[in-house]
Amino acid sequence: MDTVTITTQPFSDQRPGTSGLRKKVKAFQVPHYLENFVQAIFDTQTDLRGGTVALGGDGRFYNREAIQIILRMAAANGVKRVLLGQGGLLSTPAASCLIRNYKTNGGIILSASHNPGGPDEDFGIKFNTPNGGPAPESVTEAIFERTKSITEYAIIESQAVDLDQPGELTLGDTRIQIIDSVKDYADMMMQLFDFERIHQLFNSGVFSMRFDAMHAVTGPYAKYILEGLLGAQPGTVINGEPKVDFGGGHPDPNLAHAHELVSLTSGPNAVDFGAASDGDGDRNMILGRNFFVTPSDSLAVMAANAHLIKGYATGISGVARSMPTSQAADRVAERLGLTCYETPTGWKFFGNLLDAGKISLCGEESFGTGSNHIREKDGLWAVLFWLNLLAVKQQSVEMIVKAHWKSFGRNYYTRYDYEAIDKPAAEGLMVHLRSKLGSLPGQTLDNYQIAYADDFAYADPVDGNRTEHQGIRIGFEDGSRIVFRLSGTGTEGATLRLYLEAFEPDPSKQTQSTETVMERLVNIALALAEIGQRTGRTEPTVIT
Ligand code: VG1
Ligand code: CO
Repeated sequence: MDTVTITTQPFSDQRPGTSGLRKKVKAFQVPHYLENFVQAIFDTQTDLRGGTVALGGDGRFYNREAIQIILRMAAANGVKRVLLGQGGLLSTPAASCLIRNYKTNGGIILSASHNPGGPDEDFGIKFNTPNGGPAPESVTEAIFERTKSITEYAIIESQAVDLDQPGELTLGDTRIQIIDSVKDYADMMMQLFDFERIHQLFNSGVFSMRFDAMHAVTGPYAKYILEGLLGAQPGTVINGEPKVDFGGGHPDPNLAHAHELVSLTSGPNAVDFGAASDGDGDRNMILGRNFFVTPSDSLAVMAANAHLIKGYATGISGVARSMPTSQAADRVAERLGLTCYETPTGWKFFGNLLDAGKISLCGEESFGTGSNHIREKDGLWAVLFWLNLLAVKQQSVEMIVKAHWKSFGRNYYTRYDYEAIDKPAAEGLMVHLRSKLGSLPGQTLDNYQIAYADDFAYADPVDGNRTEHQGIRIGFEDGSRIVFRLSGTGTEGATLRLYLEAFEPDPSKQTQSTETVMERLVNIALALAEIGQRTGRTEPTVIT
């Protein structure tokens, strides 16, 4: 097999965002676009030469084509061994698990996560480091720098590889091991959770569940673990066949996009427990019977109850949450005498804290929770954590969360997304907010007194790296907060995210509707940022 060197020219837009490089499929199909980025990975991550790489994706449109290209480039770039998920499928958490289990020199994950898939939709690629986590900014910046000066890439000429047959084959001098996408991950889950007890719960005759895989990658994982190992009724997993276009929907587990699941957990015949995950399996939504658990609360409940779960029975070392995530976890950490770290948005900032043993659990408001078992957020892990908790406590989801609020107070929470707005308008809005920061503290808006206002910056406590301009925080004396930031995962125009949080310590006021509680804060935010005037939008695209 011949290695050929192809002459290319740089593309100027290959800087990875919050979670890798995400673009429209059409952009990735432009000749050399994917190849340039992959070559930049091989050029900068030099341990891959002669080393091992894990490879797989969420199965979306263009996954298989991209894998064929990457395999041929891996062979041309001297990679010794590729661990490939069968059919080219690996959920993001399963990829992280493989990188760690087999001590590979990193992994390449193909996903645009919760973004829609299909020929006119999104695709993505990211590199994970040998700890199993998304590359930190120092690495993504080095890859980006390389893409700006690239002049050639190496690829071998060969027939397409059969991705579906488990076993081993060679491509040039590279060994390709096609492995079961589910097994290592399932084994790890068995170590962390009390499968016996969850099995009993499913067999008790008084418990029912639905898991919505949203036609995305988690289907095979959830079927094997929930219906196979744990004895849940067949049919517990819905939309369990991965599809290249996710059945035409947004594989985004929230109240807006997972409506089928929401209706199964509502009304008189509702199931007791509902859960969903996203395109690449790292997000989760948790629902009780007629009850929604905000992701911020989910993290806090997990932290407060971790000692009841097998894998965390000896206690947790600390907690972290991304900046826009509600401060519910902070209250738990305080009670437990632990540190709660506040990091910029994106899982890459948790890696150092996990590696250093400073935290055991972490999470984001965007339906992401995880722990030190891997270095990515993990959708099915969160679902199993909740199942284990339900089995131990023998209480409903609603009872557990309400008891938590009573003990710690309730952090009402909501997020408004304004998607695909004009980029200059979005940037102008942020500049405008920044210009006001100095004058805001001390002001009172509709009886809310501003305690602080800043542009969030983070100094990594492990390596000292500083990350700036991570979003505008406006905090009020009563613990409420308004946060504004621009998304780093969108592929069209700009997406403005507005995050709102209100704290309520009084148990008699903890069952109001979030909408009512937030009304005044929403109006303050709209006026402060001039959202209507600047974006032309009177309503957000999605409220979660
Ligand atoms: C969004 C979320 C962020 C999450 C990221 C990747 O980023 O807000 O919390 O880590 O997606 O999630 P942004 O920059 O668009 O706000 V996933 O499930 O794409 O891997
Ligand atoms: Co995801």
